[in-house]
This record gives sequence, structure tokens and C-alpha cells, in this order.
Amino acid sequence: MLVKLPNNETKEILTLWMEGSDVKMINQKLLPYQFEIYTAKTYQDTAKAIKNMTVRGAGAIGVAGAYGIAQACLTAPKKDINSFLKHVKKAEKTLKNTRPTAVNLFHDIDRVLAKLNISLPPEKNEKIMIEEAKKIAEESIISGKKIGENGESLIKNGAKIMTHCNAGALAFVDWGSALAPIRLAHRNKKSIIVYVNETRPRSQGAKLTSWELLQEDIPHIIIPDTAAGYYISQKEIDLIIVGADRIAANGDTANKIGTYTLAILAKENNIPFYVAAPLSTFDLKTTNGKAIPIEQRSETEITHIWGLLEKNKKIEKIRITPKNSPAKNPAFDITPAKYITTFITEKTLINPPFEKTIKETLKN
Ligand code: RUB
Repeated sequence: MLVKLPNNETKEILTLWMEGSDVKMINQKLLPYQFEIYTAKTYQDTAKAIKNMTVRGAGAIGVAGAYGIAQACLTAPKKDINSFLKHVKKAEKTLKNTRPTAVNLFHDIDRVLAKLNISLPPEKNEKIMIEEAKKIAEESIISGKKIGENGESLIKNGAKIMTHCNAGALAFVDWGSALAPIRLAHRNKKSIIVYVNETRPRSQGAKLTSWELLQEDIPHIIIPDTAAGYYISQKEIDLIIVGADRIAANGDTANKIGTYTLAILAKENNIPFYVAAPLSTFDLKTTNGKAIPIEQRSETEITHIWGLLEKNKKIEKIRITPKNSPAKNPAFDITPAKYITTFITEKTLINPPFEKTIKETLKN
């Protein structure tokens, strides 16, 4: 993605990459106030970065998980295959035990582990597995671009588009899912405006999507999540595009909390509701939305908010609720397939009946 650096230079930069045994990533906890690259030196650092959301978004945490396994291969004992295996399996457990909902994390880690061949010496396995992790990252960039190309046809000149959370380059390695067609429509000189839902509690829309759109001067407006219904009912929105963290075999979709509400609003007001995601987000092993585990996050994300204190330009956390009121913080919700118009993937647009079309697309 293009990033405007503080010295006014514009640079193409990925959300995360591997450099030697380090995993480098844009520190998303500091955006939009500070642009900094965080270096995860070990697989344990990478796991921590996934858990505390230094890196976040389904596609990006999948690649981070794959890189984490690659890091574990580098530090694993090489004296025999069993001790190598034991170390890598320990890393698998640590990395998978970070965020439960986005299937990409499990999918990408398993893809690297599938390369493990116990009849080969550890050094050989190390090389093959690191190559696979890097291949996953490269494929993720290509699929983001293809999602953009396939989805751009759904955006007409003059379109007013709503999006939720951040399903942009920051949630991937580059390009993004929901933001990829938007990015391309803008680059192709279509006149568009993006309504960015704030996305409480962590405000990925207000902080990250707005930052990403600003980097390419894509016109946008941040609105509170609670204003979505108002703008949709006023015919201010032509279409909604969101990303996804896991799509069940029947098309039920887990995405950032609040997505379900938007899908119903879209149906009620007769506007299309698109879900953009790579094929690695589809999970045929999960039959429907009820079987998708929903991450429950800390209540402090509700009771407190992080922001930039204008007076000293420091990033600070402040309390916004009474001390003794409890809070609940489910990070995702499930949108039933019946509310989804089309899935935008790198391969094709998937239309209903989803039970059939998803299976066919993933098979071929
Ligand atoms: C991110 C989120 C995004 C999807 C899309 O949640 O819900 O919409 O991950 O991802 P969080 P992608 O910020 O809690 O990780 O663009 O990879 O499909």
C-alpha cells in the first residue's frame, strides 16, 4: 500500500514481512497517530503481536501465524527430527492460541505445517517451511489485487459505499479485501465516497480505515456506528462492502461486531451487501454460523478508550464509563447467508444459492 511518510515521501509498504529471522509489521496499535514498524524477534513475540492486535485482520494474522512457524523452524534444535518437531508443535499451540475467530490463522499455520516431512532432516524442513510461509504472503498480495479487480465492477461511478471495521491492506499483507475494489475504483478515476463506520470498541474504522484511505486521497467520511441506519434510510448509501473472518460452508459469515446489524439494514433498504474475502477465509469444515467460535475480548476495551491527548501529543488511555459498571465485548458477530448479496473472492463473484456455489468454487 502507499504510505505517506512524515517527511512527505510516499512509499509502497507491506503490512508485514519477514527479514532474516525477524517478522516486521506496521504497529497498528499506534495508528493513526504514529507510523512505526514493530519487530517480532521470536515466534513468541509474533504470537503476542497477534493477541494484542499490533497486527490484526484475518488475512494479516494468517500470514503472521505462518511467519511465526517459520521463526520457530529457525530456532528449533536441529540435532534430530523429533526435537525439531517438538519445538515447532509448541509454537503451533502458542500461535493458534491467540485469536479464535478468523480461520485464516489456522488455515495458514496448517499450510506451513503440511510441508513438514519427518523423513527429511530438520535443515531441509526448515528451508521448505520458510519458503511456504513466504509463498502464503505472496499469494495473499495477489489475491487482494484480484479481489479488487473482481469487485470493482460492482462499484459504479458516483457510488456511495459503506464499510465496517478495517478490511484493507492493514488487514492483509497488501490491497485488502473490502477496500481492494474501493482502492481500484478510485485508481480507475471513478468518483466515489466511502462512509467509514467508526467500529467501536477498538475503532478500526475511525483509526485504520480512515488512515488507509487518506494515504491514497480516497474521499471518505467517518460516521458513528449508530448513524449507519440513518444514512442508509436516507438513501445516502448505494452499497455496503465488508470483509470476513470466517465464512461457513452455507455462507454464514463471521465479521466484526456490528456487521449483522448492517446486513439487516441493507436488506430492509434494498441495497446490496457484499462480503469480500479470499478463499482461505471459507471454512467448509464449519457447516454454519452457529459453529464459529466468537472471540470475547477484555471489557476494558469498552470501559476505556485510547486516543491522542491534544495537550501533550501522547497516546493515552482514558476511562469513559463508571468504575463499577460491568461490560461485555464480543469481537465478532454472525451474518446469516440470506442477508448477503454476493461474495467477492480472488477467483470469482459467488452468488446464491451459497451452499452449492461455495462448494463448487472451492472444489474447482
Ligand atoms: C478485523 C475484521 C475485518 C476482517 C477482514 O477484526 O473483522 O473486517 O478481518 O479481514 P480485528 P480481511 O480488527 O478484530 O482483527 O481483510 O483479511 O478479509
